[in-house]
Amino acid sequence: MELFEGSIVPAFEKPQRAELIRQRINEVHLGPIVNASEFPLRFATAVHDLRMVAFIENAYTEWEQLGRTGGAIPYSFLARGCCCNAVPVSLDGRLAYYTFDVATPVTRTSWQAVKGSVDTALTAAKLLHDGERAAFALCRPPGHHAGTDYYGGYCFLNNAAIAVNAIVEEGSQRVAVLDIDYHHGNGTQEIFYRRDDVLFVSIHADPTHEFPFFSGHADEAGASDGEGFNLNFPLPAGTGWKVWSEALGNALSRIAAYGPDVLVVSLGVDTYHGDPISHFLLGQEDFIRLGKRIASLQRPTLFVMEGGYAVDELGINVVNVLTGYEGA
Ligand code: SP5
Ligand code: ZN
Repeated sequence: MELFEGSIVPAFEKPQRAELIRQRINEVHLGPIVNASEFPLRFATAVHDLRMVAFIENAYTEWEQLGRTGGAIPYSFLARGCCCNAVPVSLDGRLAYYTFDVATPVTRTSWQAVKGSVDTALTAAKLLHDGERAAFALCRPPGHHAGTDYYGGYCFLNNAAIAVNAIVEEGSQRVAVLDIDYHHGNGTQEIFYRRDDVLFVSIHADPTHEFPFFSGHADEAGASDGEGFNLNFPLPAGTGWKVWSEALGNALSRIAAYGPDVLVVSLGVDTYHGDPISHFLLGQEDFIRLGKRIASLQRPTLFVMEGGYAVDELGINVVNVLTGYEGA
């Protein structure tokens, strides 16, 4: 369940999403499906605060011990200008500290899914490392809203960022992230904001009007060593393929100029015109074009699943990107 426009509604980010994508992959015989291997948690704690990771792992147990039902969810939030940066002791205090929205409850099965989602991204990264030209990590829950020490937007740990960091640790000098989810990848941006070995490029809804509201503006260009290695393309509600693909052209030019060893695509298809919570107007065929355009970079490519909530067309839209890429 999720709080949406003042009412409690069924969650948009639901288990069925992954099943439908998997079904469509089978239908079109996209390629072999590989189960995720388990990786040590140090890959996650290399980009996230260890205490937050432990918190997510244990929050539901603590919640239950307080006799509560539903999911562990905050009723209060950390506000700017506060005078104390200490992590509170109580569970409600820690929820207020680490969570930035009310749509990302920790439930009984969350940790298993969160850890599995991270392992999925790392397994796909390993396939690239072992020589595959491209791999798709069917991650669920998504990850790009999760930052160093905060989570929200249906995301707990940042699957794409964890994979990127692992790829750099394996010896890549330069990794580019292309985030094409409808929402700005605030967590990924923050994690790599001061680094020049990871270029972050994102095309998304203008944060002056859309979640996550506090990052994704065009003037956010990176800081210190990372200055010039962060590039945002905020676009207005109602953007269709023509304007969106112009931004994509500019994004791809910047990535080509960077010359990454590996490209990681944070793949959200909530840019679809039928998406129930988003306001871009891409069509099913546009996702094929998009996949082709990404392939034109000719870099080893890791696709990591993020958002997309029009479940009836979700499998088609995601797999269209991948077949567009494969067919190019
Ligand atoms: C991974 C991902 O796509 N996360 C998205 C989280 C979005 N949560 C905010 C949803 C609010 C939708 N507001 C819709 C306004 C309709 N006019
Ligand atoms: Zn999204």
